[in-house]
Amino acid sequence: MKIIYFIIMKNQKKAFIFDLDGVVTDTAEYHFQAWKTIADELNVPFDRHKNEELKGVSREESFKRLLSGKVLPPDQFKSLMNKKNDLYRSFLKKLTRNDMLPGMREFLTQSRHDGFKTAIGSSSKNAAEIIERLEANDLFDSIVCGADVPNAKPAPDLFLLAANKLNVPPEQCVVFEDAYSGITAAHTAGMKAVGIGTKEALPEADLIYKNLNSVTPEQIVNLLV
Ligand code: B16
Ligand code: MG
Repeated sequence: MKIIYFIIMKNQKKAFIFDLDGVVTDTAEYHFQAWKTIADELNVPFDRHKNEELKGVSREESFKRLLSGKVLPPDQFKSLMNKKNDLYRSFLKKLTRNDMLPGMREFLTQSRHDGFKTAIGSSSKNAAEIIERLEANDLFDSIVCGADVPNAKPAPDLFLLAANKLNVPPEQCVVFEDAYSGITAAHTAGMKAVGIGTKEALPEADLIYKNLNSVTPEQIVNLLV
């Protein structure tokens, strides 16, 4: 460990907060397959391009976006949303510890070794089950999900709650996100944001990587000094 990095890490407690879908693992295909079944049932056009609009937003908001203005009776809306979730959860049974995105397990292990606190900040109400299936519980101090806060991303609630649970001030937290709404949420929370994806999709990110393969926590810490 370089001396300057050692001093920065000793100086103040710091945290990394990770979005789940699209950052730690990629469950977007499972979301797509489950929503596609519902869309076909309703005869609503839905393809992979449209699915991009659903990334990072809550289940309810996803369904509204899929419907593109079509209005359903509240009971039908709710029961189809539940059906989508049951299907999605059946697909999740396929997840194993090998389904973490490239470099993620190594990055998390190194971060914790270097002294960072780590948390999940995900819109998904299935986050705890996904982390369990990835055998990644010991890599996080806290898991905060859509069920824990009143307002979904781009509101800052998820990330502020995660920082609070970690007992780290927001200005000492870096969020890792693959969705535009998540980058906005991080900034609104007073945190730095690392985008996982492309500069075109995430123009507001403070740093951008395709994934965390070969990235080190030391490269990220400069955002906090
Ligand atoms: P659930 P993230 C998000 O996860 C997904 O990207 C988004 O597609 C999904 O609609 C949302 O979780 C809710 O998921 O239906 O499982 O509660 O990217 O915030 O980790
Ligand atoms: Mg995401």
